[in-house]
Amino acid sequence: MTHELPALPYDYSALEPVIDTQTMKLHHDMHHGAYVKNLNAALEKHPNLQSKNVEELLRDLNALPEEIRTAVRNNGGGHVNHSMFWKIMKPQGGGEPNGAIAAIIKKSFGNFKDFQSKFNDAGAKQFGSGWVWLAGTPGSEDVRILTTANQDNPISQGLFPILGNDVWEHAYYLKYNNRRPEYLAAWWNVVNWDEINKRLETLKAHHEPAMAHR
Ligand code: MN3
Repeated sequence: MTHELPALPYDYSALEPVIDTQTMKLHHDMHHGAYVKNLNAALEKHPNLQSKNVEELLRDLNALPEEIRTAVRNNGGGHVNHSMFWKIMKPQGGGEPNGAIAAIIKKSFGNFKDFQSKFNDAGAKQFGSGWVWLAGTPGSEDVRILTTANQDNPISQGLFPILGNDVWEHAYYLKYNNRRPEYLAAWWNVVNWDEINKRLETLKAHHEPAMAHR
Protein backbone atom coordinates (compact mmCIF):
# COMPACT_ATOMS: atom_id res chain seq x y z
CA MET A 1 0.00 0.00 0.00
CA THR A 2 1.57 3.25 -1.13
CA HIS A 3 -1.12 5.71 -0.17
CA GLU A 4 -3.20 5.42 2.97
CA LEU A 5 -6.54 6.72 4.12
CA PRO A 6 -5.76 9.33 6.78
CA ALA A 7 -7.70 8.99 10.03
CA LEU A 8 -10.34 11.62 10.65
CA PRO A 9 -8.92 14.22 13.05
CA TYR A 10 -12.15 14.03 15.14
CA ASP A 11 -15.06 11.65 15.77
CA TYR A 12 -17.62 10.89 13.06
CA SER A 13 -20.20 12.72 15.15
CA ALA A 14 -18.01 15.75 15.90
CA LEU A 15 -19.44 17.98 13.17
CA GLU A 16 -23.08 17.42 14.18
CA PRO A 17 -25.50 19.01 13.55
CA VAL A 18 -23.92 20.58 10.46
CA ILE A 19 -22.73 17.26 9.05
CA ASP A 20 -24.44 14.15 10.35
CA THR A 21 -22.59 11.10 11.69
CA GLN A 22 -23.70 8.69 9.00
CA THR A 23 -22.64 11.03 6.21
CA MET A 24 -19.20 11.38 7.83
CA LYS A 25 -18.83 7.59 8.16
CA LEU A 26 -19.79 6.86 4.57
CA HIS A 27 -17.94 9.85 3.18
CA HIS A 28 -14.65 9.13 4.94
CA ASP A 29 -14.55 5.34 5.13
CA MET A 30 -16.31 4.42 1.89
CA HIS A 31 -15.88 7.29 -0.56
CA HIS A 32 -12.43 8.51 0.46
CA GLY A 33 -11.41 4.92 1.20
CA ALA A 34 -12.34 3.89 -2.35
CA TYR A 35 -10.32 6.75 -3.90
CA VAL A 36 -7.23 5.60 -2.00
CA LYS A 37 -7.78 1.95 -2.95
CA ASN A 38 -8.32 2.79 -6.61
CA LEU A 39 -5.34 5.15 -6.69
CA ASN A 40 -3.09 2.41 -5.33
CA ALA A 41 -4.49 -0.06 -7.86
CA ALA A 42 -3.76 2.39 -10.71
CA LEU A 43 -0.18 2.85 -9.54
CA GLU A 44 0.45 -0.85 -8.94
CA LYS A 45 2.26 -1.38 -12.24
CA HIS A 46 4.12 1.94 -12.01
CA PRO A 47 6.49 1.69 -9.03
CA ASN A 48 8.39 4.80 -10.19
CA LEU A 49 5.23 6.87 -9.62
CA GLN A 50 4.37 5.36 -6.23
CA SER A 51 7.07 7.32 -4.43
CA LYS A 52 5.79 10.69 -5.67
CA ASN A 53 3.24 12.56 -3.63
CA VAL A 54 -0.16 12.79 -5.22
CA GLU A 55 -0.11 16.57 -5.67
CA GLU A 56 2.97 16.13 -7.78
CA LEU A 57 1.15 13.66 -10.02
CA LEU A 58 -1.88 15.97 -10.32
CA ARG A 59 0.24 18.98 -11.19
CA ASP A 60 1.22 17.45 -14.53
CA LEU A 61 -1.40 14.92 -15.57
CA ASN A 62 -0.12 14.88 -19.14
CA ALA A 63 3.17 13.48 -17.92
CA LEU A 64 1.39 10.34 -16.70
CA PRO A 65 1.08 7.18 -18.78
CA GLU A 66 -2.17 7.43 -20.69
CA GLU A 67 -3.61 4.17 -19.34
CA ILE A 68 -3.64 5.47 -15.77
CA ARG A 69 -4.15 9.20 -16.40
CA THR A 70 -7.91 9.24 -15.81
CA ALA A 71 -7.69 6.93 -12.80
CA VAL A 72 -5.06 9.15 -11.15
CA ARG A 73 -6.96 12.32 -12.02
CA ASN A 74 -10.16 10.98 -10.43
CA ASN A 75 -8.85 8.92 -7.53
CA GLY A 76 -5.70 10.89 -6.80
CA GLY A 77 -7.85 14.01 -6.94
CA GLY A 78 -10.38 12.39 -4.62
CA HIS A 79 -7.62 11.49 -2.17
CA VAL A 80 -6.02 14.96 -2.13
CA ASN A 81 -9.36 16.79 -2.02
CA HIS A 82 -10.75 14.81 0.90
CA SER A 83 -7.45 14.83 2.83
CA MET A 84 -7.71 18.64 2.75
CA PHE A 85 -11.46 18.63 3.44
CA TRP A 86 -11.31 16.77 6.79
CA LYS A 87 -8.56 19.06 8.05
CA ILE A 88 -10.19 22.36 7.13
CA MET A 89 -13.17 21.45 9.29
CA LYS A 90 -13.38 21.07 13.05
CA PRO A 91 -15.96 20.86 15.82
CA GLN A 92 -16.91 24.31 17.16
CA GLY A 93 -15.34 25.85 14.09
CA GLY A 94 -16.65 28.68 12.00
CA GLY A 95 -17.03 32.27 13.01
CA GLU A 96 -15.28 35.16 11.33
CA PRO A 97 -11.98 34.40 9.62
CA ASN A 98 -8.87 35.55 11.47
CA GLY A 99 -5.26 36.33 10.64
CA ALA A 100 -3.90 36.44 7.10
CA ILE A 101 -6.93 34.78 5.49
CA ALA A 102 -9.19 37.50 6.89
CA ALA A 103 -6.98 40.15 5.29
CA ILE A 104 -6.86 38.36 1.91
CA ILE A 105 -10.64 37.95 1.88
CA LYS A 106 -11.13 41.61 2.69
CA LYS A 107 -8.65 42.72 0.05
CA SER A 108 -10.02 40.41 -2.66
CA PHE A 109 -13.77 40.42 -1.98
CA GLY A 110 -14.47 43.49 0.16
CA ASN A 111 -15.79 41.64 3.19
CA PHE A 112 -16.43 38.13 4.52
CA LYS A 113 -20.18 38.17 3.81
CA ASP A 114 -19.67 39.04 0.14
CA PHE A 115 -16.99 36.37 -0.19
CA GLN A 116 -19.26 33.76 1.42
CA SER A 117 -22.16 34.62 -0.81
CA LYS A 118 -20.02 34.45 -3.98
CA PHE A 119 -18.49 31.15 -2.85
CA ASN A 120 -21.86 29.63 -1.94
CA ASP A 121 -23.40 30.84 -5.19
CA ALA A 122 -20.60 29.26 -7.23
CA GLY A 123 -21.02 26.00 -5.29
CA ALA A 124 -24.78 25.99 -5.78
CA LYS A 125 -24.40 26.53 -9.53
CA GLN A 126 -21.81 23.79 -10.09
CA PHE A 127 -23.78 21.39 -12.30
CA GLY A 128 -23.52 17.83 -11.06
CA SER A 129 -20.65 16.63 -8.91
CA GLY A 130 -17.65 18.76 -8.08
CA TRP A 131 -16.00 21.21 -5.73
CA VAL A 132 -16.03 24.93 -5.06
CA TRP A 133 -12.67 26.44 -4.13
CA LEU A 134 -10.81 29.47 -2.99
CA ALA A 135 -7.47 28.99 -4.73
CA GLY A 136 -4.45 31.10 -5.47
CA THR A 137 -1.39 31.33 -7.63
CA PRO A 138 1.59 29.85 -5.74
CA GLY A 139 4.02 32.47 -4.49
CA SER A 140 1.45 35.25 -4.67
CA GLU A 141 -1.62 36.66 -2.93
CA ASP A 142 -3.69 36.44 -6.10
CA VAL A 143 -6.77 34.41 -5.11
CA ARG A 144 -10.02 33.51 -6.82
CA ILE A 145 -13.18 31.45 -6.42
CA LEU A 146 -13.54 28.63 -8.90
CA THR A 147 -15.40 25.37 -9.31
CA THR A 148 -14.17 22.09 -10.73
CA ALA A 149 -16.06 19.02 -11.90
CA ASN A 150 -15.75 15.58 -10.35
CA GLN A 151 -12.54 15.30 -8.27
CA ASP A 152 -10.45 17.74 -10.29
CA ASN A 153 -8.12 19.77 -8.08
CA PRO A 154 -6.95 23.35 -8.84
CA ILE A 155 -3.37 22.03 -8.66
CA SER A 156 -3.87 20.67 -12.19
CA GLN A 157 -4.47 24.28 -13.33
CA GLY A 158 -1.31 25.61 -11.69
CA LEU A 159 -3.24 26.92 -8.67
CA PHE A 160 -3.16 25.88 -5.02
CA PRO A 161 -6.40 25.42 -3.05
CA ILE A 162 -6.63 27.37 0.20
CA LEU A 163 -10.04 25.92 1.00
CA GLY A 164 -12.74 23.98 -0.79
CA ASN A 165 -16.17 22.54 -0.21
CA ASP A 166 -17.40 19.23 -1.60
CA VAL A 167 -20.67 19.63 -3.52
CA TRP A 168 -21.07 15.99 -4.52
CA GLU A 169 -24.46 14.74 -3.36
CA HIS A 170 -22.70 12.20 -1.10
CA ALA A 171 -21.47 15.15 1.01
CA TYR A 172 -24.93 16.36 2.01
CA TYR A 173 -27.83 14.34 0.62
CA LEU A 174 -28.70 12.27 3.72
CA LYS A 175 -29.32 15.38 5.81
CA TYR A 176 -30.05 18.15 3.33
CA ASN A 177 -31.56 16.09 0.48
CA ASN A 178 -31.65 18.28 -2.63
CA ARG A 179 -31.08 21.50 -0.67
CA ARG A 180 -27.44 22.10 -1.59
CA PRO A 181 -27.55 25.85 -0.81
CA GLU A 182 -28.63 25.04 2.76
CA TYR A 183 -25.62 22.74 3.16
CA LEU A 184 -23.28 25.35 1.67
CA ALA A 185 -24.55 27.99 4.11
CA ALA A 186 -24.33 25.69 7.16
CA TRP A 187 -20.82 24.43 6.28
CA TRP A 188 -19.19 27.69 7.39
CA ASN A 189 -20.06 26.75 10.99
CA VAL A 190 -17.48 23.94 10.97
CA VAL A 191 -14.70 25.70 9.06
CA ASN A 192 -11.24 25.53 10.67
CA TRP A 193 -9.66 28.94 10.02
CA ASP A 194 -6.37 27.98 11.68
CA GLU A 195 -5.80 25.18 9.19
CA ILE A 196 -6.87 27.45 6.32
CA ASN A 197 -4.30 30.02 7.47
CA LYS A 198 -1.65 27.28 7.34
CA ARG A 199 -2.63 26.52 3.75
CA LEU A 200 -2.45 30.22 2.91
CA GLU A 201 1.10 30.31 4.30
CA THR A 202 1.98 27.40 2.01
CA LEU A 203 0.51 29.22 -0.97
CA LYS A 204 2.43 32.43 -0.29
CA ALA A 205 5.75 30.79 0.57
CA HIS A 206 6.19 28.17 -2.09
CA HIS A 207 6.23 28.17 -5.84
CA GLU A 208 5.90 24.43 -5.63
CA PRO A 209 3.34 24.03 -2.83
CA ALA A 210 2.86 20.35 -3.47
CA MET A 211 6.40 19.67 -2.27
CA ALA A 212 5.64 21.24 1.09
CA HIS A 213 2.05 20.23 1.55
CA ARG A 214 1.62 16.52 1.40
MN1 MN3 B 1 -16.67 13.71 -1.27
